[in-house]
Order: sequence, then structure tokens, then C-alpha cells
Amino acid sequence: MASAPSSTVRSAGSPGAVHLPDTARDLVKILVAGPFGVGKTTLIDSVSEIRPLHTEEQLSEASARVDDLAGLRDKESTTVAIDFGRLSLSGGVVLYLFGTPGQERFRPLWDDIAYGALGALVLVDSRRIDASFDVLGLVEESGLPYAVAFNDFPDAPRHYGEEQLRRALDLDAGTPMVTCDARDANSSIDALLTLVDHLIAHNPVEAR
Ligand SMILES: Nc1nc2c(ncn2[C@@H]2O[C@H](COP(=O)(O)OP(=O)(O)OP(=O)(O)O)[C@@H](O)[C@H]2O)c(=O)[nH]1
Ligand SMILES: [Mg+2]
Repeated sequence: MASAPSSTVRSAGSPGAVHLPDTARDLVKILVAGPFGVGKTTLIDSVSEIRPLHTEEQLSEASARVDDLAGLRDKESTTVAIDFGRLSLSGGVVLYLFGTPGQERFRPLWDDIAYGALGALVLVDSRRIDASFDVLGLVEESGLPYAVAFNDFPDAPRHYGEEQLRRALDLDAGTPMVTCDARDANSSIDALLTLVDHLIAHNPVEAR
């Protein structure tokens, strides 16, 4: 991966684009991971320059007993396999975004989806911190570098400090933590750029 300074990285893709820009140089697989209903599909929708691929199914009464709908009043569907989208950044970096469920029961799917990924953006809902433990366990186990993005729901508690959140999630000091609004493209791109900067720091390669 190229060592582009983050200040040069800006979204170069445009919604509705299909073909890769001629400048595409580094194609990077990124996971957008997180617990049920945290906003993975929403984030990929908001940033993707191609029509995102979704595998949504209506929530059933049976699934409501398994996946906690607390705080998710309007939620009517869930991703049953993956989401997929693409985001081109200037500097020739193209992110292929794979949204992946983070519940422990999806572990077999996780191994396949994670194959070849360079890193993960883990979305967290601060109203339901403990719902993120499974996915953080899976990411840690896979050894992927990752950044944590708190999806900013309007009724999210505001009284937690950064250190408190870091401790609650048992994050290393070096793991980037940001807040984003998954519905907002710029905010979501900023979260992805935080991850890209982290990956570059992890994997510095001489600029070609
Ligand atoms: N207020 C607010 N609502 C959001 C935000 N992000 C997502 N939502 C809503 O939260 C619900 C869940 O979002 P999804 O994108 O379906 O979450 P998901 O992580 O893909 O869910 P699963 O695939 O079922 O695990 C949807 O109703 C979204 O409209 C946000 O940043 N703020
Ligand atoms: Mg989804």
C-alpha cells in the first residue's frame, strides 16, 4: 500500500460511477464490521460510488428473539450475508468495502469474508457497548489492524470520555477511535480515512 500522506487523500469517486478511475493504483479490501444494527449497511450506502450490493432480508419475529432491537425502533431488515461497495480516494487508493456481521454465530462466514482484507473499520454503538465484544474478538483473533468508529445515534450517551470508552472496549492505546454519522458520506469517509492512515502507519511502503 502506498504511503500517501493523509492530507492528500480525498474522495475522488462520484456516486453512480461504475468503472475504476484510471488513477487506481492500490486496490484495498476493507471490512466494515460491527454488531447487529450498528449502521454497517448505512455507512457503505453513504460512501459507495457504485450501486452497493446488499443481502437484506426482512426481520422476522424469530430473529427479534436473537438480535436485540433495543434502540433500533425503525429497523425492518437485516443483512444476512454481506454488503459490498467501492470508494476511490485520490492518490490511487481504491477501497473495496465488505460489510460483515459481527455476531459470533457468523464466525464461519467471517473467515471467508476476512480473507485478503488489509484492515477493518469496527462500528460501535455506545448505547450497546457489550454488543461489540464478539466482533472485536473476531477482529483481534484475525490479526487485522482496525479502527473503531462510534456511530453517533441521537440518543447515544454523551457522558463517556475517550479513556472510559477505550477501557470498556479494552482497546490498545494505538487503536484509533473516532465518532461518525454513518448516514453522512463525509463523516463516514473521514472514519475510513482514519483507518487508511492507521494501515499506512502499520504497513509503510515506499511511495512508487
Ligand atoms: N440516527 C441514526 N440512525 C442510524 C445511523 N446509522 C444507521 N442508522 C439507522 O439504524 C438502523 C440500522 O442500520 P443498518 O445500516 O441497517 O445497520 P447494520 O449494521 O447494517 O445492521 P445489520 O445488517 O442488521 O447487522 C437503520 O434503521 C438506520 O437507518 C446513524 O448514524 N444515526
Ligand atoms: Mg446491514
